[in-house]
Amino acid sequence: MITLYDADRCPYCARVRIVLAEKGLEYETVVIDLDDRPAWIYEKNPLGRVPVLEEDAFVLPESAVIDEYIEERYPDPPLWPADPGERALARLLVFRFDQLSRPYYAVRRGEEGARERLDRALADVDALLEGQLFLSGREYGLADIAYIPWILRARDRMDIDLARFPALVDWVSRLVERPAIAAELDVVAAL
Ligand SMILES: N[C@@H](CCC(=O)N[C@@H](CS)C(=O)NCC(=O)O)C(=O)O
Repeated sequence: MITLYDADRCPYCARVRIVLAEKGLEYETVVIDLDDRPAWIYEKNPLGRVPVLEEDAFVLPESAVIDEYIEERYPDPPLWPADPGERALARLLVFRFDQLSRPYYAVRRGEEGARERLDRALADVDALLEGQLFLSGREYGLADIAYIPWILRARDRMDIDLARFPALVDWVSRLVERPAIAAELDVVAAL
């Protein structure tokens, strides 16, 4: 049995929810109140953060690591590109995700100039998508899943106008056709 320690508002948890849905895996959810976290969550993750995945006695924190674990343990359908170069570039995007998350959370904290910094990060993603359908290249996969939760929240919760980034808008349209991503739209709408 797989258990996900989860919080709706957490985009890192969304990464894991999407991968579990793409793989068609059944799992149990334990909702963690991020404003009043239970002390026992530190036994699952010394940092006290969600998501945490538990499979029988195996306990794993960190969304990017969890997604890779699920991918390796349940390889079908594959969510990394088959081509090693595309796969490496997809991993690089996940590795450098803080280029988007740093300005995103700066906007959330209301820091001066943060919206401009977030715009520049979104413009970089837009430029990448001008030349390819998905962040990984030709195929949808873990890199797209690593970014989309923040893009949806920026658009729907932070009043960021994505229309200035047409390739990014097209990419979002492609992604929301997938039931696993459409389910996240509902989560974000209910926040
Ligand atoms: N690097 C972690 C970040 C997870 C994270 O920051 N989760 C937030 C909720 S979105 C959390 O648990 N925050 C509580 C805290 O930082 O104490 C991951 O990728 O899983």
